[in-house]
This record gives sequence, C-alpha cells and structure tokens, in this order.
Amino acid sequence: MLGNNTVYNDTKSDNLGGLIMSKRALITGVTGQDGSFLSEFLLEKGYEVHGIIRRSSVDYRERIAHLEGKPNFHLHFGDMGDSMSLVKVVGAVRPDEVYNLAAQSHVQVSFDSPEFTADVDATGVLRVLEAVRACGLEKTCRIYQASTSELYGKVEEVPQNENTPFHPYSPYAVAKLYGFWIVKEYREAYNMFCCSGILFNHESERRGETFVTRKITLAAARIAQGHQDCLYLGNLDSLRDWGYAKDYVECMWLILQNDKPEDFVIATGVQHSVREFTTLAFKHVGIELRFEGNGVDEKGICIAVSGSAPQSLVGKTLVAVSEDFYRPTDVVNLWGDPTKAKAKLGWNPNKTSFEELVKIMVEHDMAKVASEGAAAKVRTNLAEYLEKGIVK
Ligand code: NAP
Ligand code: G4F
Repeated sequence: MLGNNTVYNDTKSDNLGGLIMSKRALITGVTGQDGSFLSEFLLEKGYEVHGIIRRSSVDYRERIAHLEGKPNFHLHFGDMGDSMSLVKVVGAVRPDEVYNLAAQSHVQVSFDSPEFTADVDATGVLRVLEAVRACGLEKTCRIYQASTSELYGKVEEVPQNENTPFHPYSPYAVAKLYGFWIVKEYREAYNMFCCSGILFNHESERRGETFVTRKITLAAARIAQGHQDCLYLGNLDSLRDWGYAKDYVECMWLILQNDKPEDFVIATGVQHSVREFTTLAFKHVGIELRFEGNGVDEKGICIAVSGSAPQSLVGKTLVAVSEDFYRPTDVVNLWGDPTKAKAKLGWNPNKTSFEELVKIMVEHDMAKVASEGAAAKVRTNLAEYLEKGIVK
C-alpha cells in the first residue's frame, strides 16, 4: 500500500453480493510514457488500475501525478528484478489483465548496461509470467508483453510484418527477443492467454527526453527561445515509423480483447528519417533549416526565420552531427505493416499523422521551455552538453 490513496483491499472478489466488479488491470512500467497513457485509457473504460513502481530515493512520478488520488488508481512497490515483489503484487491484485511495459527501454543505454537490460527486459518477462502462474491465475489472467520493432533490427524485409524474420541488433533487442519467445512458449506450453505487441516507435509529449524525437522537439523549442545554441545528433539518415503513443495504448488493450492470443505488429505504415523529423520540428518553431555536407560533417543551417524566432539565428549552424550519438550497431530502416491489426482488431493506424505528432510535441515543448525560462539554458560546448544530461 502506498500513501492514503492507494489502499488495496485484498479480500475483494469479482462478484460481491451480485455486484459485478470492474475489470482489474496491473501495469508494470506505469510511470513511463506508455504506462501513463494506458492508465488513463483503462480508467476511462471503467477498469480498476494497479501500477507497479520501483522504490527509489527520489520520487519521479510526473507522468502519473494527475492520476494519483483517483479512486480506481492504485500503486504498489515492485521491481522487475525481484521475483518475490512481483508474486506479492500479482497475488494481492489478482488481475484480469497484466500489461508488462516495464523495461530499460533505451537502445543506446543497452550497450552501456547490457546485463541490467537483460535482467529487466528478458528475465523480467519470465518473472511476470511465473508470478501469474505462482498465483494460480494462468487460466484467467491475460498478459500483454511490450515487444518491439527492434526485433527486426538489421532488417531482412521492408516493410516488416508478423512473418518477417527477426535479426536483433542491440543488447536491448536481444533481451526483448527472449521476452517475445518466452511469451510464445508459455502460450503454447501452458495454454496461457499471453501475447506480444510488436510496436514500432511511438512518441508523445511524454516521451523520455533522450529519445531522438523528444530531444529534437525540446532543442527546437530551446533554440527558438534563445536557451540553446545547437542540437547535436547521431545518424540523421535513420528511418523510423513513428506513431502517437496515445493511439498505440488502445491497441495494447485490443490485443487482449481478441478472441484468441496472437501477436500483432502495430505501426503507422509511414516512414520518415531523423533529418525529416528535425526539419519539420524546427519549421514549427519558425526556423527553416537547410542541411549541407555528409556524415559527421553534415550541418543544419538556419536559412530563414518566421514568427517569434530570432532573426539573429539566420546563417547559424543549429544542428550538427556528433559521433557520440552513433551506436555500435544501428537499426536504420524500420517500417511497419499494420495490415493484421487493422483487419483483426479494427485499429486505425493513421488516427494521428506524422505532421500532427510533430506539432503536438513541439507545441508542448514550446510551452514547457517558456514556463521554465532562462534557468533551462543549455550550453552547447559538446562536453558540457553531454554533462548537462542531454545524453545518448
Ligand atoms: P519508458 O517511458 O522508458 O518507461 C519504462 C518503464 O519501465 C518506467 O515506468 C520505468 O520505471 C519502468 N522500469 C524500468 N526498469 C524497471 C524495473 N527494474 N522494475 C520496475 N519498473 C521498471 O518506456 P515506454 O516508451 O513507455 O515503453 C513501454 C514499453 O514498450 C517498454 O517495455 C519498451 O521497451 C516498449 N516499447 C516502446 C516503444 C516506444 O516507441 N515507446 C516501442 C516498442 C516497444 P521508472 O520510472 O522507475 O524508471
Ligand atoms: O529515438 P531512439 O533512441 O529510438 P530507438 O532506438 O528506435 O528505440 C525506441 O524505439 C524502439 C521501437 O523500435 C523501442 F523498442 C525502444 O524501447 C525505444 O523506444 O533512436 C531512433 C533513431 C536511431 O536510429 C538512432 O541512432 O534515431 C537515431 N538517432 C540519431 N541521433 C538518435 C540520435 N537517437 C538518439 N536517442 N539520440 C540521438 O541524438
């Protein structure tokens, strides 16, 4: 139990005196981008939502702060690295649906912390499945596993669908591949309703600040408001199929409402490069960029400004490439085919367009930077920039 708004009544049954109780969902990774949107989505559907949060010396629950205190929203301590904590929470909540979203989710970080990534992203999935079995819920509880397009890695087919061979290309992807296969194994061995959503990149105004899209929208806002000089990026040619996270959490739920447990690719079917994302984000803040040069020498130069963007930016290099953001192996051509999700789940992959997504993120970050003020000045001597936390 956490605080006075998170009381869990472990004597609760599904049917008290003829009163049918709402469905109970347990979300690991509830404090993350997807966990926060999924919580909102399920609460609106009338679910009782339980989330697992890690114990830490500093509370960082910004994305779910607005949900705390709601009567159907409960938090429990647990950790993907600690089986007992998962068994205790699953046993106390006795969920109808588990959404396993918790992960060390940053690909670049997985090169620096491969063992931690494997423990959380691979063995952690096994721990969740075993916790459900240990609590005797394997016949009633449906499990969603947050799988990823990173499984396609060094892609063997474009676009990628449910039948495309996997070729993981980072410690993160290798760990997630174990998660994918152990879920499939438990489905076949124990007849459990457990499925993987193979989700392509999905972004939002709540995206972590070191993922490329959010790094770009925050930098565009800071540069337009005079708080940053230059944005350093890695591979500008990299191609992604970017969707809006709020649309994608609906699909997680739909996958568990399907009549049989199956895996699904979730994507928009539209592909853009990091350079295109950057150009559009800067355009939204009134900065027109022209890219010149190649590889590590490529630069994004301001050729015109409009609106409130300062005239003094014209002629300056606002985007540069740094090898610090290159990866030992990079996944460069992700493009999903959502035909199956469209046909079987009735999901609309194009609810929010790429242009709308960039606009949502930029508008959010323009307001954020304006409210933070000059205190958020980011100096862009690269060493300082890295030190400042705008890191890989
Ligand atoms: P995110 O914002 O990075 O959130 C990750 C969540 O996992 C956070 O709540 C984090 O808690 C939690 N977590 C990490 N280690 C944990 C541990 N040892 N024990 C308990 N919780 C732990 O990720 P996201 O973008 O929402 O993605 C959700 C899931 O989908 C992840 O599994 C990710 O790998 C996968 N995925 C994401 C995308 C995408 O484009 N976003 C695409 C495909 C798959 P703290 O707040 O305590 O750090
Ligand atoms: O934004 P990213 O870090 O996301 P990435 O690696 O695609 O991973 C995200 O999506 C996966 C789904 O495909 C999830 F499974 C995973 O959990 C995560 O949410 O990088 C996107 C691309 C990469 O090719 C990277 O090399 O952008 C390139 N990039 C170029 N400059 C950069 C940068 N990435 C980051 N983070 N920072 C840069 O400065």
